[in-house]
Amino acid sequence: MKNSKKPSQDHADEKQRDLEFNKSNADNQFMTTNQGVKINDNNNSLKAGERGPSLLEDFILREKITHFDHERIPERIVHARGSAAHGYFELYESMEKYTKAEFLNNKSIKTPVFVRFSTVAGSRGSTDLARDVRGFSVKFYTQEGNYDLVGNNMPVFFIQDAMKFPDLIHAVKPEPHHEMPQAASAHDTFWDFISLMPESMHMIMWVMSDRAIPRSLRMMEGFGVHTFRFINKNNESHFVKFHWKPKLGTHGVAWDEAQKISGKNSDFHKQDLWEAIDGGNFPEWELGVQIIPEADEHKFEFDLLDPTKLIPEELVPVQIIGKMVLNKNPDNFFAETEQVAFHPGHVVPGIDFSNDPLLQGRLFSYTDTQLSRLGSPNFHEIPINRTVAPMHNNQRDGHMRQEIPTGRVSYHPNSLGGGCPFQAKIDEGGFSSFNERIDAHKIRERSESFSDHFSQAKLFYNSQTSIEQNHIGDALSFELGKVETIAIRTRMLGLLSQIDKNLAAKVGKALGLNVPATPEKPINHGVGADDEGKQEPKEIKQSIENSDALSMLKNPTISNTIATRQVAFLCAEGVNANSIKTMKAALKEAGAKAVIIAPHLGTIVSEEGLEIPVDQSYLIAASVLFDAVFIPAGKGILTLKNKKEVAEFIKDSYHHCKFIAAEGQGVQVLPLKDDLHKDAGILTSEKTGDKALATSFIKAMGRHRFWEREAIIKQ
Ligand code: HDD
Repeated sequence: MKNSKKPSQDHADEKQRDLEFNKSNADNQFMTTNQGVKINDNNNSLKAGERGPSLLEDFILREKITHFDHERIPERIVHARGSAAHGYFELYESMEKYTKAEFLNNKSIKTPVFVRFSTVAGSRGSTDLARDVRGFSVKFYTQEGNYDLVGNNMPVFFIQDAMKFPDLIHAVKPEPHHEMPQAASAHDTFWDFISLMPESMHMIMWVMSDRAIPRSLRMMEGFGVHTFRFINKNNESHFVKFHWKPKLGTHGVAWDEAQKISGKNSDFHKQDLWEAIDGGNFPEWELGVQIIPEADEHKFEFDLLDPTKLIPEELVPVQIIGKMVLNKNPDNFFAETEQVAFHPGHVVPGIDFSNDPLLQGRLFSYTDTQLSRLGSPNFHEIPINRTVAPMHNNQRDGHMRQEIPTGRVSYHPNSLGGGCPFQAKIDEGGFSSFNERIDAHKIRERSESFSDHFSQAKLFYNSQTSIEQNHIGDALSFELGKVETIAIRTRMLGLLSQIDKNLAAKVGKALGLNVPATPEKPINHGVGADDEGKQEPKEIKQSIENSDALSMLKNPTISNTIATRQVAFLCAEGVNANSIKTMKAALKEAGAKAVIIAPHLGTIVSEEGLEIPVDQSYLIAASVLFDAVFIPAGKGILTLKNKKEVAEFIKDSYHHCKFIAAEGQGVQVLPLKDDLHKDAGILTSEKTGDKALATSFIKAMGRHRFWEREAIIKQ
């Protein structure tokens, strides 16, 4: 049977049309019970007399309270906190040579997507700015069924085998006796586990880098992590790694800033994504693939099946094949963001798995978790999870089944139903697994090729700029400083010394500990009880020693745009309106937003007598919620010199290495002699409405931060 819905148009709106069936709108409608009975009084329960006891008979009260009591579902065991959006994926060039997946073959198709970003460790209500990995899950509603790419913003993982996943998560989650700390890895159980798991060292380098504290969900890379397979029409396989490259570049915040953002606005990322989409600034990522012919499987010094390894882009370039645009916020958080169910096992013909043991375990876990989280095997019928491809099979019944299958047949083969639904031949789009030859013993063992735990950790560390290396050292000093057990700290220093001696020494100094001369041997790492000592971690020299793509500051694809950046304008009564106007216009032109901050909300009057609407007061605004600062000219601006909130604002911006511009009297507001040292990140002009200042400010902001300032601050 040919698929009756073969693509003929771009399909980008198909999922939205599908969701329309389930949307409701109460405009101009009466309030009713769930049974459709109109409600006359939604304020008082039914009582025996106006002061009397309530009556059990009150079906309206009972229904309302019962439903409320059951509103919560279990949050995800990991990735509980998420933010999501709708959009579409568009292909630049056909991948027909490698995969038969129609959405990667046909350039005229726009495939609808739903994307959910998440933190991993924290609960649903935790802060966005925790130091953590970010989930990056994409559901492609393809014409051949749903394809889920369930990845992270880091290309490797902590562990090599799914068997260790519950241990990893138990270690990082709040400790079981007192349920602390929330959304933080800086505690004993996490580092106890990590210090005994040398395979986690590469991932630890990533998590201690600024990748773990993104400026925005829109400014993160995404990775499929595992090696997958592309299968073409001739049933030939190529290995593939997936990358998402953000158009806005990859940027992080400072750690001190991240902690302050968590206090000022714990929804910082969620709000940023929502407002960008709401304001028409649709975030975009390009999809890249690294393709490795089947014959090259063993040509690398690491194992392609080992999820703690990446393939340096210098060895296998990332080929950009399409782009994803997120252009619509969800209508309802629970119905969409909370109920969406991703699964790395949701694949379409043309995409298949590798034997990565972490991936193989995931293939079991995701359906299983939805069963307890969403409560029924019918979670595929929830509107956000429903495929736009035709769906027919003989599965039936179960809690909350929505579909009403007609007829008497729910088995195969059958003659009573004319044999329907049919099996699909491969050339009719039927999925058939890649027929990989396996000839092996049944064995519970880790491959020898997985035992190099340090060389890519080194590669990552060595590829960073000294600024980024310092951030990694500071992050480790912070995290291990929160660990109370000295033996764990020492064990970690032993592991770090195998990555970089200076790094270990620096962290050791912060912890007041000596780096052990001989690192402690981990017990039971990667082997069973009878195999102790069988597999020693070893190091294999990598064919490249530096990869710029791994550094956020050196990355060759770095974007210098300041689009959607928020710039704080520190204002007061008597500000110069022309100064504001000139800078604001230039920023707008570059796609950035000026936010007017003043001592009070409402309006302020400029020295020219013009009314200027105020966006935020100093009481509400905080430097950490902005990308850069401008202090305009105007006599009235001098009143800011004595304001504590303004001084704090400027100092924080300075310490977080933000670009600061000031002109006219605004320059005098900068505490330049006492607290701030003039550097190339502070731009000033004596003129008012100085276009040249605006131009250099915009150019400077394109670098995101003036991180070089840290060296001066630390002195
Ligand atoms: Fe996982 C959720 C990503 C390993 C078991 N995982 C989950 C989500 C992401 C990832 C992004 C959130 C999905 C959403 O937004 O709803 N997980 C990864 C990556 C991994 C990984 C990139 C390694 C490369 N995960 C992993 C392993 C297991 C799981 C090894 C278990 C054996 N993951 C789960 C889960 C979750 C989940 C328990 C919780 C909620 C859900 O699945 O739907 O099944």
